[in-house]
Amino acid sequence: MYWEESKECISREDLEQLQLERLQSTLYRVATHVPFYRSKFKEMQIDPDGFRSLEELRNLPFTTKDDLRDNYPYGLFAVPLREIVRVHSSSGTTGMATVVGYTKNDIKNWADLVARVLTAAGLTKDDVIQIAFGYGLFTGGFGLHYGAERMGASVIPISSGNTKRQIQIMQDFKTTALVCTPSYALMMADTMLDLGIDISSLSLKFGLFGAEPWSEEMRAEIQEKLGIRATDNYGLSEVMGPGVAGECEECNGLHINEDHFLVEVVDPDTFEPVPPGEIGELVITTLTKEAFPVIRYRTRDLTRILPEPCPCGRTLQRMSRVLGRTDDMLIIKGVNVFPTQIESILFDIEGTEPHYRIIVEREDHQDKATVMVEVVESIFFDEMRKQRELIDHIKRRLASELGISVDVKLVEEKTLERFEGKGKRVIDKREF
Ligand code: DLL
Repeated sequence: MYWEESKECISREDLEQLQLERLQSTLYRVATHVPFYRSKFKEMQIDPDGFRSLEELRNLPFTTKDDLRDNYPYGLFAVPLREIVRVHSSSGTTGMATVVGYTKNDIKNWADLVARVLTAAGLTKDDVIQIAFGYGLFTGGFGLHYGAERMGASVIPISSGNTKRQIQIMQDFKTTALVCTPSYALMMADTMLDLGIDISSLSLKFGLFGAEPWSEEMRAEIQEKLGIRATDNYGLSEVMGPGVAGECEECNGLHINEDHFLVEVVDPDTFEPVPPGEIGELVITTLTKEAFPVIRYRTRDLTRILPEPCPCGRTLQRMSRVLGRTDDMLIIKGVNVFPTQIESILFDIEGTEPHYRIIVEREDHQDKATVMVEVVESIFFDEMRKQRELIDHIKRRLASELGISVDVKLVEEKTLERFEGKGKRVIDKREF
């Protein structure tokens, strides 16, 4: 089943024509309303009106997360604030968040694109969808919520956390589809096992998981433990949020909503396009966004285009699951975290030394992060109570500024390995 068959099964020729027209109007929009793009185009002598083919996309400048940060909070908006009906935000590299906005029309398109992803995964208006993504500045909760409502399904906006209650609601409200991060789905499955709940007593049939990397092995485990079909869906706030790409019932890669997003896969070092089917960094240009259009946004996500046609009949190209990142962003419990954010908090706390290690592991399918930090001698040999106070202080700061709980271990000065070249401060033991 399709949500918008005329677009999902469009011929390549018609798609490219549509993309070109939409790209031309996006270029006009940014050149007219966003000073950042206007001056970039001028600097690079790009005439946005002279754009005649999709190949010319390669001449356009990239947009990076730093550009978003430099224009914090509203500098890249292409409409005045009074046209904005929603604002979302995600973590930035130096602790400064990036802010994105949506017009009424953007919200409508967003809901339709998420409805596409849900329909492709096999869901219909008859489903009862439990949305266990956080509702708030993160795009996951609201994004999937509006899409599920648009489809006409019954939505349970439970948000994340409180696992036992999630399970109770899942049983009582006869949830048929679970929407959250894959790791949270596994945690729910394990809690059910601990509680002795018989999975066959649930009404659950589908799981739509995304917002963090996961593997085929993890998919198999979730499917088995919850007795469902689990599909992957991908998106990022800078471009929209969930709804950029999603798997169909074939579970063999994510169809990209190419009528709204023009994608390129480039070599992250040379920025040249990689040959079709090869791994590179995904670069996205929005084609219909009004409030926050982006040109050639470097996602930092590594993937590859799967060129073979999909048996589901959709002609929209597929990308593989996200295979990694080209930067050091970590996704811990679904939250984007940059090591530099942790570093700047530690630098700010008296008694800690600028030497630290971040260890991320998976315990019972849940991410667990520990920060080991060197402390000055006087503190290390101080009484336990003082050490405890410092640990609690660091933990509170990390929790309030990162939005996740992190364990903290104090270590003696000069115990952490030093690096002569590029430091390796993050030890990620998780397997994706
Ligand atoms: O995570 C949007 C989203 C919400 C997607 C719910 C799917 C479901 P951000 O918080 O801006 O937005 O984080 C975006 O998360 O660049 C990827 O690195 C990662 N990511 C998102 N979906 C996937 C996925 C949302 N399915 C960043 N697999 C992206 C792997 C993913 N990584």
